[in-house]
Amino acid sequence: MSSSSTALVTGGAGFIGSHLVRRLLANGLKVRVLDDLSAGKEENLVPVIQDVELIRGDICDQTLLQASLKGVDQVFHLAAIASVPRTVEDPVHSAEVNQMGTLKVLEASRQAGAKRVLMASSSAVYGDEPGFPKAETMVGKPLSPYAWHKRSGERYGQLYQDLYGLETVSLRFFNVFGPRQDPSSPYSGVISLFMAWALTGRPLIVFGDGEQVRDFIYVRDVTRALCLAMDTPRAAGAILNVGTGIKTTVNQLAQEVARASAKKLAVEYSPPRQGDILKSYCDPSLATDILGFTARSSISEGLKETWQWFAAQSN
Ligand code: NAD
Ligand code: UD2
Repeated sequence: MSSSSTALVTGGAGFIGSHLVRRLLANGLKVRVLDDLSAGKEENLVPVIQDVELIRGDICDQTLLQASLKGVDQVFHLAAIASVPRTVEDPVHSAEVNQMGTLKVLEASRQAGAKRVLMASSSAVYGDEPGFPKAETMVGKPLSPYAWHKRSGERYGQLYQDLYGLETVSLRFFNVFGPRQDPSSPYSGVISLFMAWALTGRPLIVFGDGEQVRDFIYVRDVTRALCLAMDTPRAAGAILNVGTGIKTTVNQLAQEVARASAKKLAVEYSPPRQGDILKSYCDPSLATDILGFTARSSISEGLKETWQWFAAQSN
């Protein structure tokens, strides 16, 4: 990516987006953010906000999208209703944002002559399809509107490349964690919830027997994968897993959080969460082959930095 390039980050005021914005700025790019601040916050961009052109608005607003895309070379499309339960509660509105909004971002990118669109997909597309680790060759069994929105976004991305020559790459993020992940909803990521409870000394609530497996990836690795995907010519058209390939159970996670916070934390078991996927971890080899990407941060390193951030917020 040339340092004179301009990048648009949709959802740039959110958790992952705010980390990506910092990385792009550090790489010398000009950065524009389009975010309606429905889940993201301006304060996520402090202290780099003066260096960013922040456009507050909806990706579904075509006129605003066109303006946001003027002179943009690279588009990172992260804006979404990112909560599975919210897409279950409101399948129509969430499809407007996640499906129609994604299509509008692709179309406006094509019309603006952008070079490449990077799309945030999700491990959710695999659903409960049997077989481990999850590899891109599997068909996938989307179990929620959210999963279907992400799967259709991937296919639209490939169609835009095949039909119109707009390069697209979809990255299937596994369970991302790190500073600025919002713990305010009961459906927030388990690590942000455990951090918030550890701060106040509340017991960590573990659903079921805690032997569910996840592939937790630190946000800095995710933004590195996004930048590699932008810079790698042969990634055009690809759909790639972005995970570590390492299995961690929720019980192990609870122990790791206790270690990172240096606190003795009680664990309370509660009934299994309805529809919880018991095992999710990826085969990361395609991203290694195509992008030269492997995750670098161990879960304990990532948790240490995440804890430092959460602890600093409470001071
Ligand atoms: P987030 O909610 O923090 O970020 C999403 C951002 O999009 C927010 O800032 C929100 O305000 C913005 N947004 C929502 N609707 C919008 C709209 N209509 N117009 C403009 N902006 C809008 O979530 P995140 O965890 O940073 O996720 C970023 C992307 O990565 C999402 O597409 C999400 O589906 C995907 N993803 C995240 C994870 C994870 O573990 N966090 C895993 C897989 C995929
Ligand atoms: C993640 C994504 C979701 C979707 C899905 C695809 C997040 C926040 N969510 O859901 O968007 O992509 O993957 O399959 O990244 N747990 C507890 N106690 C709690 C909260 C959670 O034990 O208080 C368990 C939960 O039962 C699950 C694990 O922790 O087994 C991870 O839960 P999560 O909500 O962080 O993420 P997940 O994988 O269900």
